[in-house]
Amino acid sequence: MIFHTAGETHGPALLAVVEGLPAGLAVRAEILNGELARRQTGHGRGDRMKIERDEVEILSGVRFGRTLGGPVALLIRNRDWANWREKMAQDGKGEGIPPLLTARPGHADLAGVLKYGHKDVRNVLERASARETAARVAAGALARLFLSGMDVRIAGHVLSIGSVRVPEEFRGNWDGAVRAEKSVLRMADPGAEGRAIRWIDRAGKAGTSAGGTVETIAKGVPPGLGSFASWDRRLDGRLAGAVMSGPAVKGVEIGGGFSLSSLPGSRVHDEVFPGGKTGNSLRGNVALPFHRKTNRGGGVEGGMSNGEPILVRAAMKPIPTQSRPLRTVSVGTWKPDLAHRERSDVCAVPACSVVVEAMVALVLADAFLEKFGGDSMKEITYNYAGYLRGIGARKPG
Ligand code: EPS
Repeated sequence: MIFHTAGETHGPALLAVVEGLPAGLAVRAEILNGELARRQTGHGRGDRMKIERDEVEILSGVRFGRTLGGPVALLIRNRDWANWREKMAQDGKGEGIPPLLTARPGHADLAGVLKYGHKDVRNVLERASARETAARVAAGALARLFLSGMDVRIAGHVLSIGSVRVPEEFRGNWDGAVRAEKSVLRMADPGAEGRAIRWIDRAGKAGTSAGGTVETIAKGVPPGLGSFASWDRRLDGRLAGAVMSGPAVKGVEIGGGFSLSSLPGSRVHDEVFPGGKTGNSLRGNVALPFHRKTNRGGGVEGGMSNGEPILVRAAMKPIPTQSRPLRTVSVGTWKPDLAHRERSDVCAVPACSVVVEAMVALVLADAFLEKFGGDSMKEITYNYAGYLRGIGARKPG
């Protein structure tokens, strides 16, 4: 399965094309729209989110509510296009529209103009904008639907904003991640949420922005997705690459991640015990004929899923656009200047959480299809059931 996105933040629309989904998957626009709405919420979002009400139009690949097996094309119109028709016109020469020359440190602006030979920073920022992630979330919603047909469930939540963290017990905690769905900041702990809101408000008043960390948990993933056989088939590498490709993501961890490096191996590796019971709060896995009491590996060993829940965490840096602008240079003259003030969010960490869920879903769906093949849901279900029988496992539930 592969997917592509297209579109500029102030262009007419965003597009996602997902190729390789099997036939027979039930798809309804309302479900995809639900995922898009999740990405639009949060505290500290900019005014753009007041303009947009992201909704998909399904352009291809679906008939009578089920996929046909061909590419599924999804369109999300930008309502803001109405205000940008001239400045973003596909034809004409843009006469009288002054170029943007002041690159924002931390954004794609400066490297982008150099790389593509542009003079106008807008030619870079329009595509580099995190608005593109709406198309990823739409594509990811298809992957989630496929996975949910295979009893794989995905939840995501925010672990920290600025220096405010939810208590340690919520790391890798499925129930916490599900509960966080009700929080405006996607935080499982109301106390932390309140403190994080104040952190964001203070950052906004100071003219700056706030970053944070997020976590995605995937339950019901069978062992054997990905492979140790070649570097590019390793599931952890694929997850990390996909998640790191999110705008502003500067770090990715799987399971205990960086913290594992300072512990002795005896306290890192998840011991295996006979019998299909897990003493683990992350129950809901494929029932294997053995179990573990810990999941410090984050559900991946040797580049493959091992049957434990997959735990992926990501660190998002604060958004580069600052209402109190940082120092920069002007493109072309390279004289000192201040970065331009593009309308922006103070904090988009909850949105990042939803985007990370989408990227994890896309990688897992791809790895699942690679392992169990098949052109229709029926065929994949049959292949999957045969594999589970062969390894002495049962589906959850
Ligand atoms: C975003 C839309 C953008 C930004 C934001 C994310 O819209 P606009 O530029 O019109 O305000 O609000 O993008 C960034 C923060 C960024 O740095 O690229 C969205 O839909 O999420």
